[in-house]
Amino acid sequence: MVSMEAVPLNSVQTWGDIMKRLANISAVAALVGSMVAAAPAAEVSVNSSNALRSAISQAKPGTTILIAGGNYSGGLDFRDISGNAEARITIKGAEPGNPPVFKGGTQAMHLADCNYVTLADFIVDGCATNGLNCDDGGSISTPMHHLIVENVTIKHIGPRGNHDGLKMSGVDQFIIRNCRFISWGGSGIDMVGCHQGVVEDCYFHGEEGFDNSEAIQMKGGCADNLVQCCFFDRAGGRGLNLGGSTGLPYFRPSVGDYEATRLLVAGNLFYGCQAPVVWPTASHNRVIQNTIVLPDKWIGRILQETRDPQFKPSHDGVFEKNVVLFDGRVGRPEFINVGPGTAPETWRFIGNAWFDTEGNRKPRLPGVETGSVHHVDPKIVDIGKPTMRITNRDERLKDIGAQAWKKLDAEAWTAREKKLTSQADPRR
Ligand SMILES: [Ca+2]
Repeated sequence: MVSMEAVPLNSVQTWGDIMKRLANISAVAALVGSMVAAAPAAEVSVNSSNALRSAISQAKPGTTILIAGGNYSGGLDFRDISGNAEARITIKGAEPGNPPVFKGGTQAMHLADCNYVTLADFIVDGCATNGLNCDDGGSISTPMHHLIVENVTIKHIGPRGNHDGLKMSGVDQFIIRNCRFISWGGSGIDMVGCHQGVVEDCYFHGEEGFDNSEAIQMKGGCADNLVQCCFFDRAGGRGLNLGGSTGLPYFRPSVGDYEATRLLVAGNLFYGCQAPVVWPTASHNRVIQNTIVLPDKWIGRILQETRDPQFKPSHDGVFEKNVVLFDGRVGRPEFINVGPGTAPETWRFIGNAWFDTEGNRKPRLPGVETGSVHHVDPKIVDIGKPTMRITNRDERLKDIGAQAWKKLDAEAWTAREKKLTSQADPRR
């Protein structure tokens, strides 16, 4: 077996020259040909911004680009650089213990219509506009798809206004996994019209000096996304914005009667946040088996931030089997903040455990409430740490909170048969 590993792209010519010289010996040529066909995909090592830019522009399905530790200038901008289902393109730090850092500038990387790409093992620090930006290149009918972002830290973006850690517009079937988002202006992750993707095992923390408006926002026609097993640690004004307010031209693939639908938020830890979960112009978004500890003001908010009358009032939220630990700052007077133009009567609160650390209040909730557990102290330890957990083994708490969530397989989630979201819309 001939190894092509660590052969830089610029030496491929040399390899070709060798083959030409051997070509007059037909048997050897045939042998070399078969060896090349069976060779593993090319790995390319780079240690400068220019080399990285060149390597990405020449990447083919199966190419892995290994970025040496050190500082890089960012500003990378690529279109139509794609792998395929059998052979992804991977762009990653060479040594996870010594990750490359994309420092400063407006934006580290912009990928448009780049499919089957994995970004991994690097840091983005201090961009003014966005950290990473991925989109469908403005051609809405062909979303960017099968993006994976793993073991990436994005920090200190903005610091004020609509500037996001990871911006995704028209990206489907993505997996954002084991990433850290530290301080941003708008959203840690901002999605417009993104579908059938997963955010899992990520950490979100907003520091002072940044707006940290929301940790994750999913709006503009987002559907069928899963957020699981993340830790929202004092992650700003809104933990999850399950909807939002989007200009009509930006909806993907088309404008329906919601900002976001069929989102699932499960198995997450929340510590702090003005409101851990917000449903703005939302439809059928579920929040299940999360552990929510000491929010600053509300447990959730039901809002209508899209004024256009073609959108239905925010409706049919589900809040089920969550553990909520709250103190005297919450419920003054609302536990769930209800804005005008919404349909709070369609909410269902099912089997949640509520515990007031400073009294014995039961939250007043909109909609239909069933099976609530009150006044059972979940005895949460390691508050504010990733190991935060419920230690009370009381039978009434058995199936409640983040620990009870049975993690779903992210790859299987993104591979599910697509639901017909907008096709069912008669206006289309
Ligand atoms: Ca496109």
